[in-house]
Amino acid sequence: MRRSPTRRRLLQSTALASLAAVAGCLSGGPGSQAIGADGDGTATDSPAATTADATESTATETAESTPAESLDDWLADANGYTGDRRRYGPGSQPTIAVGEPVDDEMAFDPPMIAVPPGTNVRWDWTGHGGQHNVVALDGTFDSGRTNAQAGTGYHYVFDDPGVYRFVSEPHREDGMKGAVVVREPPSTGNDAVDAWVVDSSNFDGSVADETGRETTTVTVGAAGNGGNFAFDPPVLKVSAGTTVRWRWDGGPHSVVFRDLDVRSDGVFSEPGVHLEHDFEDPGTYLYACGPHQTLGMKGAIVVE
Ligand SMILES: [Cu+2]
Repeated sequence: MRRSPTRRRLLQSTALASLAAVAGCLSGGPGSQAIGADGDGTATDSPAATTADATESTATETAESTPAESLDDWLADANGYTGDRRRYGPGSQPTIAVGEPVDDEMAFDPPMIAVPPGTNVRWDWTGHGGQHNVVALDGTFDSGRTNAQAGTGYHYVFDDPGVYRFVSEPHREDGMKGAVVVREPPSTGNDAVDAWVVDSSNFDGSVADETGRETTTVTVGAAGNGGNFAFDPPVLKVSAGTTVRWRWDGGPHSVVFRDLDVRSDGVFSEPGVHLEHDFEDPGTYLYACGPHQTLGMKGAIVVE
């Protein structure tokens, strides 16, 4: 659903107000955070921005009227885009690097993220690749005039679900573009599980039901999280008394439980079963791969 003109105008003004904050920060020198992560990108308004605002709104209406292209197609030539999205859970504060060198091109890194409504997304300038800005194609947000300096920042709070494509205007024809997808993350209905595996790219909200079996196997190093960095299935439900085996497809990976004294005997790369455990007590058990937890290589076992 489209926003009312009033709503759009307020957001435009906010973007320009943020620009003022960015400009103000430049005198602070490199390394300074232009805009605090605690700032609320939707609360401020700037009377001085009113005139420019009207002009800009007109321009963005034109941009929005271009025929819709699928997000995948649009991102196909985005620098640094591998088909993966980085997904964040509630309360996270994602940061996108602006001007990250990728294969001799300048990129947003990561170029595509998925966040829940209400997420404050930051863009941090790396200082590479010259002048950049961050501009939503639909006019939702706009960091203002371009800037080349490391330490420059911009942020926007995404309250409304939707798909927001953005570019760095000086490099939009060179593939410097990205997208923020705003929607509720997938859910199993188990909050602890959801919060833990939300950033695992192969988690889709489903639970592999292996109840009633004596043994079952989890693959370690399945496709996901930007490579072979996933557990499959990421969420597994078993009956009390079931033996769960972890079979490595490759590595280097490990399995380390969070609130249970169970772990693989180190990091393994050779294919094969390197860990098994009998789950006797009902509960929710969370684990990760030591080397790749930050990539989202996480799993959960729910014992009934
Ligand atoms: Cu791993």
